[in-house]
Amino acid sequence: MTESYHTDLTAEEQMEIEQLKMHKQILLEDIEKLKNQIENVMTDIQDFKSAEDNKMLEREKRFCSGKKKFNMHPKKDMHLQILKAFVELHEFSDLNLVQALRQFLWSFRLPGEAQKIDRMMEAFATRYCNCNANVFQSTDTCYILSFAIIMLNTSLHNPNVKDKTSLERFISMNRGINNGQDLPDDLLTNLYNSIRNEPFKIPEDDGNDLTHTFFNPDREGWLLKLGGRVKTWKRRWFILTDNCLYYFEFTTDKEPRGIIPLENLCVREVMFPRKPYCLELYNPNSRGQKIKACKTETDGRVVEGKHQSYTICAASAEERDDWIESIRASITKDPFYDLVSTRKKKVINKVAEK
Ligand code: 4IP
Repeated sequence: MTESYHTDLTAEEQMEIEQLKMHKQILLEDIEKLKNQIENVMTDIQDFKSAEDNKMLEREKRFCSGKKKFNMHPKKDMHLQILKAFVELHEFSDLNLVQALRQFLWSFRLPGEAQKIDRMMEAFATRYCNCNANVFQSTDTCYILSFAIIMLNTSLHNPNVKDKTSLERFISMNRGINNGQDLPDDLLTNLYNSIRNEPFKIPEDDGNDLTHTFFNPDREGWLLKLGGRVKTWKRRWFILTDNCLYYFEFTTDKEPRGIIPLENLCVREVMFPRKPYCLELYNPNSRGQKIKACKTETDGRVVEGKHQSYTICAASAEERDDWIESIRASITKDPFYDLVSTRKKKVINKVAEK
């Protein structure tokens, strides 16, 4: 003991103070050690969290890039492996089929061609069944029911459809699709109610039935369009569906720049200087008057179109003729009929083979 604090303290008291001092020192060291340990644990937690965040970010990035690829190249042949990887990024476990479809249809715009839709929906059904074993007897069942749900959505929420599908009709339409057996009524009732209470939405959908509109166009592709008053040629992505012609600036745009309802219009080949493969949309009954259409101005306002006729130029004679033919045929075509009927035949054949 080297120090004495107060001369009036007894030797015993001084010793006690010294001991307390040592004790304090030990406690301070312990506290320091604990602080270091806590810091280490915090760093570990932080590392773990950022690894998780990175994983999430990475997943998000992959998802976005897959989505972009689909939207940017709807015409290119879709690689099945990319498709599979894209669909596998969706987690459908414990979701009912409507919830899974909501997620799926929200994530990109479905391509227009029937064969591509078929593949996408097949991949969707496979993924759904992998995430939810035992709900359906086969992916075909899931595929058929998915289409039935999409059609139900249109029936219940498209104001143009007057004859609304009732729950009873929905159940009876889906009789026997589970490899010859019926799906449980309460499953179908839940799905029906879910759609009735909340229609499908696609990104930036403002409540119009665009999911249905752009789901399965009769035809889509790049064409040149001549301006109405100012005669400039613009390259636009055209989508023909539901007896309407839509044009977009980019294939990825969710909102069209212009909409031309084809009702009362005719289409024909037309000659145009230096533009060899033109077609014309015109109203044979009111020549010289404006065609009913709408367009978006560059400032975003939606206004009436100013065309008396639309002159549109294709890249080849064949393309022009295909467009003319598709426009003429678009009125009567039922977009889903072929896809679903093929699948139903497959299910029926499977049952017959048993
Ligand atoms: C515009 O020319 C574009 O060609 C527009 O096409 C067209 O609108 C305009 O027609 C025309 O004036 P500038 O861009 O050179 O000004 P888009 O909308 O595809 O960009 P339409 O009605 O064809 O969409 P008018 O009729 O609005 O002038």
